[in-house]
Amino acid sequence: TDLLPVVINTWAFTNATQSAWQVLQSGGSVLDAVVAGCGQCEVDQCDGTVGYGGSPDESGETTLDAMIMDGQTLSVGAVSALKRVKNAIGVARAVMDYTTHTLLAGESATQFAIGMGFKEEDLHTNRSINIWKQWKNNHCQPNYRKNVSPNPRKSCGPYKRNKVIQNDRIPSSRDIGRFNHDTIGMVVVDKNRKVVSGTSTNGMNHKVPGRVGDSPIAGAGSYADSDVGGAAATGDGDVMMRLLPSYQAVEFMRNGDSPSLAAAKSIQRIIHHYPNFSGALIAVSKDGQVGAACNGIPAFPYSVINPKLQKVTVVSVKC
Ligand code: SD4
Repeated sequence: TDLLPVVINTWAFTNATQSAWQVLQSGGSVLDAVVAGCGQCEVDQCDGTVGYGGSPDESGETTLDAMIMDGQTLSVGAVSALKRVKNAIGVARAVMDYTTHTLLAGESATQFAIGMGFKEEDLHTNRSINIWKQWKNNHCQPNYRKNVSPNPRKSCGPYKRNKVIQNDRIPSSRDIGRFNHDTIGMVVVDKNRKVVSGTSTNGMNHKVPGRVGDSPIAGAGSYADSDVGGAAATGDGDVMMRLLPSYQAVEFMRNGDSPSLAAAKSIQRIIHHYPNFSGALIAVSKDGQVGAACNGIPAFPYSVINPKLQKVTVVSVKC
């Protein structure tokens, strides 16, 4: 059909879409396409929320989460809280290809990556250091701890979730109306209906060190099953990993729902328990139909390309 192959990913991360598409066009595999697509965002530091130099944790360090899932074999490779290695999706692929495991975490994931030949690098940048310093200087309470008495002097200032910034910094799209934590989630289906999904993120700003989000968790951050299709998520990962929305969307499609309906029903399931949830889901069926749903933001853009569209197209869904 003219709907396959298809590349779809969260947000207007069109470079990533294009990179994955390029791989398919030059005869690369679906797995290679997802690695190239998510890897592009790691290089581009998409929105500052993927790759190095973003979302420092409370201690100021940037750590990365990523996963890849092969819908043919249902094998998964993932890394969480990966330190000092930039190409998180590449390491996730190596976990899938060279171990019998699914998820490697933290310092040990870094050691695995180095052993596999990935370069050890500093993930700090001036930007990430500034984000962290500003947060520190505002005497912010740790964002993500319960039962901490509120700081009477100041709240968390510019980086508090869903608050418009108060100071004179020029707001970026991520300050207003979005989550302070975007992620690339991607699903690719080739013309043989092979489905692969992947994610890459640096998680949430000022997270408690060691915090892992939904992105490297199969069924939460993404899910792929070549019998059905795939899905990928972005948003509040601490909530999403409790409801496995990517798995849920694939299961809804398995039961006959369109990708749009499947995504909407999965988001509904989350809202039922967490009405203030912010996040979004993309879904694609094995025959190339696509859809998305979101909550907690005005609109959610995703990027998609297939032979019918011919070029990378950003589609925005209302939340
Ligand atoms: C997380 N879900 O770590 C990721 C971040 C993210 O849009 O998506 N954001 O919670």
